Amino acid sequence: MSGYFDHIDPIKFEGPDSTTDLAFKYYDPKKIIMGKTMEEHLRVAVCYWHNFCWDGADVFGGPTFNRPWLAGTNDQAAADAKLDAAFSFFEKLGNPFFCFHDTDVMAAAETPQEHIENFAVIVDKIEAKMAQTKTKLLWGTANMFSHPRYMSGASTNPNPDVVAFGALQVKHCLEATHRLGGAGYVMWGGREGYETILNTDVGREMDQLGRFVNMVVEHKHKIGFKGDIWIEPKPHEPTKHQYDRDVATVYGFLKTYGLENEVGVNIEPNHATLAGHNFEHEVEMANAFGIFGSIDFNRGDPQNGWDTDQFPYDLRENTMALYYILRGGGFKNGGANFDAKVRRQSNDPEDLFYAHIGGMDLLARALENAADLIKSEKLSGFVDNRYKGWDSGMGKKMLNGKADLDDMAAYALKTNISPAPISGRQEYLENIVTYHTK
Ligand code: XLS
Ligand code: NI
Ligand code: NI
Repeated sequence: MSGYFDHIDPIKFEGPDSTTDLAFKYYDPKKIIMGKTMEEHLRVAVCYWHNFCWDGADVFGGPTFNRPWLAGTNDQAAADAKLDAAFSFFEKLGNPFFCFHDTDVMAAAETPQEHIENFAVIVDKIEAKMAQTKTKLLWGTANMFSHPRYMSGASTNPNPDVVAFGALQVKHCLEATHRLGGAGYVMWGGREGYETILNTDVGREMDQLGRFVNMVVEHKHKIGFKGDIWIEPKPHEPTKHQYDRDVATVYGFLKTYGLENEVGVNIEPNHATLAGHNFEHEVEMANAFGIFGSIDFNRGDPQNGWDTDQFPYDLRENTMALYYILRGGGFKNGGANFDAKVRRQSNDPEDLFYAHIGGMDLLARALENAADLIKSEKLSGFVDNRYKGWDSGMGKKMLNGKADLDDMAAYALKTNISPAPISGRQEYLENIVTYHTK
């Protein structure tokens, strides 16, 4: 045991009046909301990468965090110490799930054989840890963006040998995710995009990506993995143009390559913002296409244009998102992870707890607000009423394919229609959200 978190007691729910800093004020795992416990609704996962793999270094300066397992080379002893620290954190926080990239958990590897061996060693140890604790796996993913071999892309690399290395990583990571009982498998295409069109064959790269994701789906069925596969949209960073820029683009990609019934999305609010959308837009687009999967609830910073991956703290934004998540039926295999990337100056073990407690308390409040909004039926009643013309008459006929352009035109002429503009009541509806954000 690393002992890194030994001085911190398990985090308890103490209620809104609690004066304990390291306690939940709103996240009450057993509280029932709309027939399910808060824990079952939110399915909170702690991620490995920013919490246990990042040392605080940025482009201008070195490590600030003093995580002992990151001090030397990333050998097996370091991976073991990291595993101990991570699982002691999960146990103290008491959240149900975790998620990881293959390279987060394993000792560093260079060759394909080393990759397979080092990953296998740690997967055995993760399995043993999971058996000793209550922590389950929400999702696994292969890191195909950090190693220099992926500089020009993973599955979209001009060199098929690089794609083969990626295939090896994904095969082993998907199999490990299956073996560890993961609910899903994520593909974030960090370098599946390009910097300049001058050196890039875009059509070919998208065909490579399409075939690659199909191979992942085929393998999922081959090994009997029953979890979901999710693509995580992001418009840019690290590459300038990413092929999976937002939910609608991902859906177009899935349709093009025959994957729309096999693959869903893992939405991240700050990736939405970077794509020029708001969070709830991405959730509702995924609901509309039937591809909603999971959420990385990370916030960005409105004053800068990159991905800061901070824990969520905007109550209104998350109330809106949870409203549309619940309206869509809530999480099934998916859940809520937030990368909770603490700031570089937040260099104490406690800071990791503050970030997660804050994120979980915020989501708990947003969940209650969203449930209240649903119960009030004020928004849904307004929307249902706004579209009620489509339930009968020519609207219904048109949607059912029983009226064509001639029929609609003839109807307009015959009835001499003169529809009066009807208020969209945006301010009234925004006020309803304000009154429910508490
Ligand atoms: C980066 C992504 C990444 C994925 C997992 O922007 O959010 O952390 O969630 O590869
Ligand atoms: Ni993410
Ligand atoms: Ni991100």
